[in-house]
Amino acid sequence: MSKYITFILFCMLMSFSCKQAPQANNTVEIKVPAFNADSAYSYTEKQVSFGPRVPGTTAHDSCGNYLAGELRRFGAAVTEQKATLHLLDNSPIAIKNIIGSFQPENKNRILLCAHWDSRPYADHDQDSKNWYTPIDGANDGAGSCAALLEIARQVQTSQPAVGIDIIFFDAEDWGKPDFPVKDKHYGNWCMGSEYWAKNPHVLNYNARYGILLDMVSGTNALFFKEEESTRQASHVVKKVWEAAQATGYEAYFPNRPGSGIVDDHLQVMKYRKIPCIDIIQTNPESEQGFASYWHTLDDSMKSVDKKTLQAVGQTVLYVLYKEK
Ligand code: AHN
Ligand code: ZN
Repeated sequence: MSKYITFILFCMLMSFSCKQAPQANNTVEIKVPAFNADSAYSYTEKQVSFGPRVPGTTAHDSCGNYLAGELRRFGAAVTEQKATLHLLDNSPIAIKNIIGSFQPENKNRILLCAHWDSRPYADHDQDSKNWYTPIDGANDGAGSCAALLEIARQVQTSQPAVGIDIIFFDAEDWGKPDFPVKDKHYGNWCMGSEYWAKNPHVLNYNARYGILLDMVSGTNALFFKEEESTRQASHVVKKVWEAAQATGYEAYFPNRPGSGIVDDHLQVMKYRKIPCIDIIQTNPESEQGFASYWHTLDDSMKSVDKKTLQAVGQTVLYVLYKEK
């Protein structure tokens, strides 16, 4: 009799544990890692220390190698996509898009991107003597790549359920200068992303959606819902603005429409048909629509604020780790 009871108990225990185990597994939540803004700040400083990253310069070359090296160090499979593009005066520029892939075999992918080049002219500087001087681009370039490097470092430590591609686009900031020009020694905005979107590093590359970071490290930053992001990728806008609420950074992400910005996300949507949003710092109160230091020599380390990097970095990490 007691043997019989022991057997019944044994069966109950087995069925209990067998039912519980997979259930527990299915509901297990992957912890959202803590974004380290000190780390992101140091990656910003490092990029800026090379000097302005204008295609054709040694600073550009060295920084490109640095970014690719960091992605490799964090365990990504790295592709360096080189191309020669042309300015409107037909002069060639050598560009390099840098792609880091995590879990390349995973079909369930999210694309994160930013531009890594810096603008060849400070065309919005107060002082016209500076207009032909290339900018540090601490916020406009370096900070966004730094946030993505810190995300890469976190992804190496604990993998989310989705595969991630990080793309550093080159030659974003070659748009026509805002001062009268005689020659045509300038290009278009978003030349690197246009090239990648038309010639992806993987044949028929696809992702569920994309998030572009542009100018996400500046002082007094606000991120409004960029017009084209809302028009073409509203579900991603909703997801990201909800994540900002969940992480407590909603003050940086007002629930308010922003203007439409010509940026790399448009190329991703147009040529790859991947819904992609732009998290970009704008200022509806200012004349040019951007921060006072935008496209000036003041876009240097002194305009970088760790708190902004923290707000954006933590929000994006939350989005990635909540994905199934
Ligand atoms: C325009 O000014 C049309 N687009 C701005 C895109 C940009 C420049 N983002 C950073 N630098
Ligand atoms: Zn710019």
